[in-house]
Amino acid sequence: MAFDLDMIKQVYDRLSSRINAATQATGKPLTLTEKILYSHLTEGEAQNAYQRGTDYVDFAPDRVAMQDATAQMALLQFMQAGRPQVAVPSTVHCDHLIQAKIGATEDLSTAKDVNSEVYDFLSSVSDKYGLGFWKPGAGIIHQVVLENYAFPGGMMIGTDSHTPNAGGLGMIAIGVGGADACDVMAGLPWELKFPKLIGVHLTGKLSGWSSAKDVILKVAGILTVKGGTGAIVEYFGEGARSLSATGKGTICNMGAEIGATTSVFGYDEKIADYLRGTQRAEIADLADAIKQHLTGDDEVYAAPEQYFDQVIEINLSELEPHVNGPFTPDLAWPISKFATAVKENGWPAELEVGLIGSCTNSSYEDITRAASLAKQAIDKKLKTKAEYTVTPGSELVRYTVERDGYLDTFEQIGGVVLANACGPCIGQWARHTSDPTRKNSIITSFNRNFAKRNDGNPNTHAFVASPEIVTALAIAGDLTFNPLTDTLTNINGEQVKLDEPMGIELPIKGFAVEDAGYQAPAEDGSEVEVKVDPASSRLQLLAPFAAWEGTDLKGLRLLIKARGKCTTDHISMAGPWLKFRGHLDNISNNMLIGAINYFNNTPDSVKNQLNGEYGPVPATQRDYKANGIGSVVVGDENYGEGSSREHAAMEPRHLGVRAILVKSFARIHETNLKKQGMLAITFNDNADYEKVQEDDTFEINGLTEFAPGKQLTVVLNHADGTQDSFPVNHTYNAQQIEWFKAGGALNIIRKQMHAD
Ligand code: MIC
Ligand code: SF4
Repeated sequence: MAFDLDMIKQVYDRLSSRINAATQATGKPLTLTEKILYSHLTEGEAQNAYQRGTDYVDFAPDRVAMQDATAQMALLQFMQAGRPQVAVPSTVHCDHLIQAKIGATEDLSTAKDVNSEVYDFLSSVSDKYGLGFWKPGAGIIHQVVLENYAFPGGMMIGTDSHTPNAGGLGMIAIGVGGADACDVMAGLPWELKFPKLIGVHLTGKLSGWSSAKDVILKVAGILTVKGGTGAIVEYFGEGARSLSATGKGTICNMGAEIGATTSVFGYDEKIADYLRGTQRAEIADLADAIKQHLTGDDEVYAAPEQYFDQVIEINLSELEPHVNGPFTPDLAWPISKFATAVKENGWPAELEVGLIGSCTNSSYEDITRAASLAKQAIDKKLKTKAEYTVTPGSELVRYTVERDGYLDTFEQIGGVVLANACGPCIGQWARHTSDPTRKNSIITSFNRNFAKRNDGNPNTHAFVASPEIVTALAIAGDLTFNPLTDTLTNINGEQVKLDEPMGIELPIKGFAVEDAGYQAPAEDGSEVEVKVDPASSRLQLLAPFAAWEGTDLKGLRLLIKARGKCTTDHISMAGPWLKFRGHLDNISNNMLIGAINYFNNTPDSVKNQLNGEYGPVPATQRDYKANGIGSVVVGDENYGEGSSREHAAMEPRHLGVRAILVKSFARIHETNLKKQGMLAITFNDNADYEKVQEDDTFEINGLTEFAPGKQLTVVLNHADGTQDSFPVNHTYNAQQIEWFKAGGALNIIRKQMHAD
């Protein structure tokens, strides 16, 4: 489990020499983001002269982390790369496949049973190829990474969109699809468009009910779900330094919700305290020795508008607690305005369930602050009205808060402690409800709240807030309750008010754990056998996708024109489908079932152009495939927002969709499509979206001259014999065009392997 101190030393040597070189060459002060990025460029890259937001650059990340629901596909791809061992330290974390039903112990043992085939696969692949394996129950990937592997100045990629959590410890940590992870594990460079830089200047200091979560809830409101696309968000200022390391992690974690490539804080005393508190004093010592390189230069922070593409100012002393939602994480309401919003919009005011924890908010500080409210509920004789669940982020935190009596406090107010896993956050929740057709409200301290995400029910209005606000509202059972100003009636009929929450950043007695749940790989894995049963419904070895046929594409049918928000949850739903994450053909049966068909406003009902009948999206597409016909998916803004799951790109690829044509893409999804050899194209003029009709056949022209920066042309042949033709844009660079031609990046790696 031990972190790799030698690797960190090397990173710091390179960091120092590259920063000195860059400063000497240009004399320009640098942001923290630039420092970390420059020091992780591959040797071949020239330094310090990138067009932000435009140029693709090759990086060499220090680490890879993968969670079980995405690792299966990543490792199935890696197995094809023909390498004996991973090239950089990598870990697998079993967290997504545990369903919350009864409570931690029972749910974990059920999961081990139900998922044994997948866990055995992941454990044996890890053993063979030299990856650290965190067993089910060990905790959620981002919390475990924060506690064990994240370090200031490092660079990591992870097959999960909330990988940026490690930015709380000063690391550039980026969420990617499995094919990207496969590249890095195979020792290949990892490519990223050089990001734009957004600076967030935090002044003042949090107090009372406000918490780190409220910073990101507010930032989400300012930037919206696509405002961070293509950018790294760097937090700085006295306010930043006043936040605990785990609070910083919360902010970076949920930065995924604004589409940011990642978010990062500079190294400071709070980070050092956390490193020391989690048995990593050696790293803190190394970091202290080069601390000037682990934060942005003073000149940058003195005049941020000269160095960042955008600057946001937030005064923590004035920051109100926020509640965001429903259905989107950027609908931000200060608590003082939330009750009115609930009433005006007719959202169900009765709160049915409050859920705290998850990878975003389950630090010791979060738990102690929430528990301080639970304790008050007991002392002030309040009966907790809503159901209440607690998902610890890791066994280390769980064991410690249990030792310190906090879990007991939650249980006294009727709280249910769930397994250290994603659980309800990703629809792994057997929620019991008397009537699923009833409009209902829940509130979580998680990060996403897209329709159906938590319990699969479109009638559930999910809101997101800090653990302390979630706890207060759960006690009240009422979304219109403002704990800062309102009172509650206790069992004696008295009016009582909740005092401000109080927390402890790091456990006074230190963290403790009996079994953290780590399994080291074999010294020599060459003899380890990885078995995949050909009859399995959960795992399937990958067959190569076909190469491009070398011509323009003609006669493609419209599969679906999606209306409005089309997140990865809409494209490849999680919850019950998570069990098929290692089996491409089976999981393809969920393709786009959540997307709303523009023409009938209904999910999972599209017209099959071959017989004129309406049917489910996957079945319709399978029919086109059986008839050798390709198709096109049309979508709106920020298509593919949310998860890193590459299934959302592989499923259409597997079922014969040829192009995704949208107004704009979310970053990870666009890359995933390119990696899998799909055409990801955008309208040059968004008004052309309106031209697409239900019975259209498509042509995509210009592919024989496919080149960076050169538009392609889409021709729509309408049923009435008329045509529309318009230019479309793409962001493929030369190498990505090769992926397209080869039928996917992995086909190129395969070819290289056979050439060796
Ligand atoms: C999520 O929060 O949406 C997930 C589930 O963690 C995903 C990963 C997945 O779909 O497996 C993510 O954030 O990337
Ligand atoms: Fe798990 Fe939720 Fe965190 Fe995703 S956001 S890693 S599903 S806890």
